[in-house]
Amino acid sequence: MKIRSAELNIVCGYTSPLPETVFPEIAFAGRSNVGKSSLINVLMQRKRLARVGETPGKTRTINYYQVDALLSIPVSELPGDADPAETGKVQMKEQGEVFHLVDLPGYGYANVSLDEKAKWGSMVERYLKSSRNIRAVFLLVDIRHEPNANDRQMYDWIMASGYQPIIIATKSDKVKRSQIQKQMKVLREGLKAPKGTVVIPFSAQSGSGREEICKKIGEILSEKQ
Ligand SMILES: Nc1nc2c(ncn2[C@@H]2O[C@H](COP(=O)(O)OP(=O)(O)O)[C@@H](O)[C@H]2O)c(=O)[nH]1
Ligand SMILES: [Mg+2]
Repeated sequence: MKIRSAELNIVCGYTSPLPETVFPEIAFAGRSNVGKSSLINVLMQRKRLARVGETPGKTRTINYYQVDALLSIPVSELPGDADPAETGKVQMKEQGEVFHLVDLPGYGYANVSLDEKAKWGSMVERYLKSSRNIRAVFLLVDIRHEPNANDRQMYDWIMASGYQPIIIATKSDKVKRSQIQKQMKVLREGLKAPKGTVVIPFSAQSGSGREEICKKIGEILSEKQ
């Protein structure tokens, strides 16, 4: 995925109506401090598009980044009768796409009043239930820890809204390579995610996992509606 441009173009407050949007949306959810802003910056190849290390719980908005990207997508029909499965070569083509990357407000910060939590919940639920353009929801969880009650609730909300979340296991540089598979299993089981749920380990520090996430986004955006 080559990013041609990316900019924050809509900031929606907790109690504001959701914006009328036209582009397909790829949403990102996760606990405060899980590494969501860092992931957005790495995906967009920008150092400070999203603010990293903000006071947890401070972001009380849904942020829409408008992205113009060149996606590499597989060409399903090759000219002639060459079968890509037989030749082992899948032909790719580049296609321009404009989409919204949607940064949902983080959760799980202790110093937040019940009133704030309720507002957060109703906003996120409103977004998941009423946005017409959502094409995929990514849920970020820290690779080091078993998902907690908040993560499970978020996961269940996403499922209940009709989406099968793609899990990103963040901060993969913090565990030994040999532990990655095991931790992915811990996450999958902790969220009670069905077999086949995609879990992608990611490190904002090394950029490892970026390719796979970009490929997934490319597939999602090129799927016929
Ligand atoms: N080691 C490591 N630290 C990370 C990674 N991603 C984020 N962090 C750190 O975790 C903290 C929170 O990151 P941020 O992106 O602001 O998280 P957000 O609250 O989910 O948006 C910051 O101090 C980041 O530098 C990562 O992949 N590896
Ligand atoms: Mg953030």
